[in-house]
Amino acid sequence: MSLAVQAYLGLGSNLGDRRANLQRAVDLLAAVEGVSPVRSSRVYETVPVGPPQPDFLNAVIEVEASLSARGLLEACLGVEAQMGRVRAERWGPRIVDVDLLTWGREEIDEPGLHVPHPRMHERAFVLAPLLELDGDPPLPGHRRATDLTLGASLLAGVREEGPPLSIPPAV
Ligand code: GSY
Repeated sequence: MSLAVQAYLGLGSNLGDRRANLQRAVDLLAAVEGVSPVRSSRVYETVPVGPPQPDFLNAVIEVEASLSARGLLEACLGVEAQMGRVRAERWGPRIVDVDLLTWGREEIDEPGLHVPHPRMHERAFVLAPLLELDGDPPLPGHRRATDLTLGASLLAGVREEGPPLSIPPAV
């Protein structure tokens, strides 16, 4: 028997049909053994953090994972690869980004695997959708959401775009 861990994944896209890309990522994740999407936030349109590039659509989904944190990270990277993501430019436009934000309340700092995601508390495009799902999410350094201050200009770059992504029925 393996116990499921609650995890949050951040999804982003700023190329092509952005909403369809986010939905495909959810559908592909649902097809991974050991990963069950549970809920999605609404979808937000967000000003890019980093160099000038098209605006992103972002959402956060909650999943139940009967995989290790490393296994879930690999599932996220696998979905990106299946969707043709080529990790060319670190901050460049992308068809999809699937980020492992949290894995339970575990803190892991290993090569290539850092949860809670070390910059998630600074990013309005992560926090706005995440706080819809969880008012007290795990954050790096034991921060609490109630103690965060996000500048007005940062928050101005995030606006609701549409309803939550569809969660495929569990098989
Ligand atoms: O880290 C995810 C990719 N990304 C994003 C993003 O998803 N949304 C916004 N608004 N800016 C971003 N810059 C990068 S890189």
